[in-house]
This record gives sequence, C-alpha cells and structure tokens, in this order.
Amino acid sequence: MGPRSEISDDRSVFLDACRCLETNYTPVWIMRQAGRYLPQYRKIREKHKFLDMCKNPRLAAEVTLQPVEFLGVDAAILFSDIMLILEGMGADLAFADSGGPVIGNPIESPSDVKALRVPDAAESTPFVFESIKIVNESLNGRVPLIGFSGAPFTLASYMIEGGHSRNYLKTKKMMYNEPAAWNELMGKLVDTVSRYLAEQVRAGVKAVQVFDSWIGCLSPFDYDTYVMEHMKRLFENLIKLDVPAIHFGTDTATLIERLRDAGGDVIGVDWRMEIDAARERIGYDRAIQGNLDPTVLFASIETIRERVENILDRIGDRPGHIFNLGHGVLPKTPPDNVKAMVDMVHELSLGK
Ligand code: 1CP
Repeated sequence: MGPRSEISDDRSVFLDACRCLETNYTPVWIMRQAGRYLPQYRKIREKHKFLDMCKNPRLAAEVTLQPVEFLGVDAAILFSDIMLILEGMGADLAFADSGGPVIGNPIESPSDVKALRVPDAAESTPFVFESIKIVNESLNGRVPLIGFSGAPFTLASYMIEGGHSRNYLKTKKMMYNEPAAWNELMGKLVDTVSRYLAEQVRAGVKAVQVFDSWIGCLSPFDYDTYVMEHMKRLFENLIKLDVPAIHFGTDTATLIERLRDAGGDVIGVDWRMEIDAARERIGYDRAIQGNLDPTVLFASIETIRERVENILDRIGDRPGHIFNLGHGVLPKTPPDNVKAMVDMVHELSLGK
C-alpha cells in the first residue's frame, strides 16, 4: 500500500495547504498536467483541433480528468486556455500548428483599445462553465478543481504582439508611449478576468490561478508604474470570491515581493530562485507553490528524487507548500517520470 491509499480520505489537502494549514503530506499538481506529454491526450488531440477541444465540454472534461487518474495528483485543473476570453473582447484567435496562439487583429492603437468589449463571461465562454460542471460531477469530491485565467499583463502582451514575443517591444511601446490607452486596456482586462473567474467559482471551481507567465520581462519600476494598481484591483475582486487565489509568474526573482503585494493567497515561483529564499522574501503568512525545473523530469529517477527531496527539505515542516513545477510540463516529458515525481512528493513528505 502506497502513502496515497493510506490517506485517501483526506480530500482537501490542496486547499488546506493554500490556506497555510497543516497537512498530512505535501499536495502536488502540475502546471499543464493535461497536455501533449500524455499519450491519452495526444490520441484525442489527433482527431480534434485544440480550440475545438476547449469548446467541447465533454472532451475538455475528459482531458481534465486524464492526469488525475494517471498521476494521482491532489488537484485537477480545467483543460482550457488563457486565450479563450480574448475572443469575447474582440480578438480573432487561432492556434498555429506548432501549438502557440495567434491573434489575427492585434491591438495597434488607442482606438483599437476603445473598441474592445468587456464581455459577459457566461455569454462569451459558456463551454468553460459547462466543462466545470461535468468535471465536478465526475470528480465527485475526489480532488478540488482549479480554475484559471491569464493575468492582465500577459494577456495584453498577446493582444498587442499577436502571439508569443521575445522582447515585448510593441507591448512596452504602448506602455511607455500611450499610457492612457495602456491603462484602459489593463482596466478592461481586470474587469473581464474578474467576471470570468467569478463565473468559474459560481460554476464550481474551488481555487483560481492567475497566470502572469511573461511578467518577468518588466523592470521593478515598470511593474510599479504600469501593472501594480491593476493587479491590486484584480486581487481585491478575487478576495470576494472566497476561494484561494494563486498568483503565478515566471522570471520573477526581481519582482517576487511585488507579486506578493499585488495579492494572492499562494505565490507561485519558478526554479530560478531557491524555494526557501523565495519563501523568506514572500513571508510565511502566504503559501508558496513550485518550484521544480520542468527539465529535471528528463533526468534519471535518482536525480529527480534528489531534486524533489531538496525542495521538500528547504520547505521543512512549515505548512503552506504546494509542490509543482516552476512552469508547465514540457511536451516531450516521459509520463512515467511525471508519475514517479508525484509519488515521491507524497512518499517523502508523508508525516513530515
Ligand atoms: O497543441 C496542443 O495540443 C495545444 C497545447 C496547449 C495546451 C495543452 C495549449 C496551447 N494550451 C494548453 C492547455 C493549457 N493552457 C492549460 C490547461 C490546463 C493544464 O493542464 O494546466 C493551461 C493552464 C494553459 C495556460 C496557458 N496558455 C498559459 C499560462 C501557463 C504557462 O504555461 O505559462 C499560456 C501562456 C498559454 C498560451 C498558450 N496556449 C497554448 C500554448 C502552446 C501556449 C503558450 C505559447 C507561448 O509560449 O506563447
């Protein structure tokens, strides 16, 4: 009998850790746990376009549950994408064959920002809320379901650049040269994201994660000048939802106190900081999520074990840690290594 079966009646270990409460073991889930590294995902994906999968609640629910069954993680995350809310705002969204999002009508001017709508979430993404209901029926309380959204800066960067960017030049040009339009765009995104996450909670998610994946491209001064007030307003709205909010970013070693000040019950960290140092900077009144380098999962089982142990040791017996990768699991990761890692976290942290 593995440690999971001994404690399988403990259903809320993830939510308890989000609230910095003592848990029997360290909960673990994996960013992008539903995705291309899983053969069972690729099998469905062969027959359907990615966007069609997101908009088909039965398929989205099925794919959401795959990693819960296979890995034995402590939380499910809805299969969807941060880009989906942008369609309702007016963006022409597509996904390239290579996988990445492409916006056909990127924002180029203040009048483009003016033209953006702040959509009613239930009308613009009804399939998301339908998927949440189906997932929750299937989960039947086994593990909590996490909802999510992109953060305003990360979403703005896709809307302005039209896709992934290396240096965020167009985004920063709008920030510096058109501050009124920038603030209007960020304001509309805060309102849209707030409504979207509120509707997800109403549909049944038990926690929400805000992905500010590309925020690390900003200097601390620019975070304060162009982003902080918007993120504070977003998290003030999320507090009212009464579920834990996870605030995630990458490349945030120079920004981590600012992410904390902006808000969130749980702060996500990538692998570029040691987790104990990050935690000391954040403070022990917040939970922390992370922070294994996703490429470690391509190493030997011994190396994976060493790195998992290292993170758990650095956390020690303080409550409020959710084990995760520092960013999403990579498409070619061996699925058995992912499963081995999840088992190790449970085994090594049990009774700590
Ligand atoms: O080809 C395929 O099968 C599509 C690959 C794929 C998948 C599986 C994309 C395209 N999105 C997703 C799912 C997804 N996206 C989830 C599902 C839930 C999970 O299992 O975690 C989540 C949470 C996201 C969030 C997301 N999408 C983020 C934030 C997280 C992160 O990794 O930083 C970002 C930046 C996106 C945009 C996006 N969508 C897809 C890709 C390949 C990308 C990244 C492109 C880029 O690098 O700009």
